Amino acid sequence: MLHHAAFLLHCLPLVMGQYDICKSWVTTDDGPMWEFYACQPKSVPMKDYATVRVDPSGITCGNPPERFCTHENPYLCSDECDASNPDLAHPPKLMFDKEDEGLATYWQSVTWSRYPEPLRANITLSWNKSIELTDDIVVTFEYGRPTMMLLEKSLDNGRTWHPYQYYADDCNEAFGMQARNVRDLSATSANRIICTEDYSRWAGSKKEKNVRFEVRDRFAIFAGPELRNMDNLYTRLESAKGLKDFFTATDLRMRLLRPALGGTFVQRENLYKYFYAVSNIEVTGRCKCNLHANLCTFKEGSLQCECEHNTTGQDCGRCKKNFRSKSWRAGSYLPRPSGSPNVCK
Ligand SMILES: [Ca+2]
Repeated sequence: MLHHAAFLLHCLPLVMGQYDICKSWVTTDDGPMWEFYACQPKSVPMKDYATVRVDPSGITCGNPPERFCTHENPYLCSDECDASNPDLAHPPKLMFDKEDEGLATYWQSVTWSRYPEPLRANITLSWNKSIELTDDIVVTFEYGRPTMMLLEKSLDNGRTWHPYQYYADDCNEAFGMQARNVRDLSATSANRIICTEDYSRWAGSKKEKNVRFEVRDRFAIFAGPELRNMDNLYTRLESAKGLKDFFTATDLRMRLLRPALGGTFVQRENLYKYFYAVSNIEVTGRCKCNLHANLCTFKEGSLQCECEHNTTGQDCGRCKKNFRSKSWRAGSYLPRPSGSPNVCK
């Protein structure tokens, strides 16, 4: 775990090295005063704070009601999606709900009735705030994972988008890219955009449901397999160009480009078994507060760093009025282990 809360409570900030505390009231030879430390919010599930959009319009099933079947039972098409019936509807919010044990609830698309026209859907998560990923993104598909998908991200609230990872059962055929695996990446290529075939091949729809964006495996390149050497990771995040930004986003977009095919070619006589169904999207991260806040609050639908060190702004990205004798700087993870607060004075 990144945080050992019980341990930290009994330690002085200077020896923690995990950036949990922004300041403490200390007694010095000159009297009592604030001592400042580089700090950051805890890593939490971020899906509760995202707004979600699914497009194009009409891509969600059930309006009009529609029958569908599965790859395992292609001729037993008894399931129905009906947007007007809460028991049979599959709205986008079911990607973010709490599920009872063993009972998956999911957003579902229309079926591929217009084949060979592509069946495409975009799922966009927006935080309206910079966040830093701290663990894998995990998207759970029911009835099979897409055979083609692109994960994209934005750093500017959706104005511009960049590929984050390509997914296909055949990377060369789908995207003209060589298939790669995150575990093959090195310290100099940890932020490379790759195409992976690990999450797109047919393995039975109940067996392999998850599609991952591997944050932990990338962290492990620097911090070791158990992420024990976080200091080394933080040092690299500070020094390697573009590495910190690689794990930062304001929005994520899943572009579902081709549904599960059941391990074979498309069977035109039964298109009711081709569709997308997503039961959960897990995004773990923290607010980006430039190491100037250890709290991030959700007010009136948006995230806001509770800025310390005389900084202000949604990401603590500037100095407060009357504290501008030096220009603003982000706090730093360096020097190890407690970093530099770079307080506005
Ligand atoms: Ca669900």
